[in-house]
Amino acid sequence: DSDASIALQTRPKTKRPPLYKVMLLNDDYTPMEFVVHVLERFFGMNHAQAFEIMLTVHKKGLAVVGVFSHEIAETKVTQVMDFARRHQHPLQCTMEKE
Ligand code: NFA
Repeated sequence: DSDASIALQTRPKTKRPPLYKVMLLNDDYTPMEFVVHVLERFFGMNHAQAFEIMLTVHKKGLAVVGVFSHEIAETKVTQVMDFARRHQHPLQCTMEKE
């Protein structure tokens, strides 16, 4: 009985939690410097990194700005969306399972 159930479990069952990509979306109105500030403030980037990613979003329409557990990703999205709304910018931040 215990042999039969063990025989079916060939792989170790330790599966990691799913990860989520957090993305910023381009728009025509949010100032570039505001996006740079968001990337520094909420994603721990230095100014050069933040400027580079901001330009990628601006040119390509979106970019992944980080990969996190579900809870952390949700927190980042909420923080960015609240911050953008408070400053009356239409910047959008979304998450997607990797
Ligand atoms: N496209 C915006 C502009 O030209 C800048 C921007 C970049 C907005 C990245 C949103 C995300 N002001």
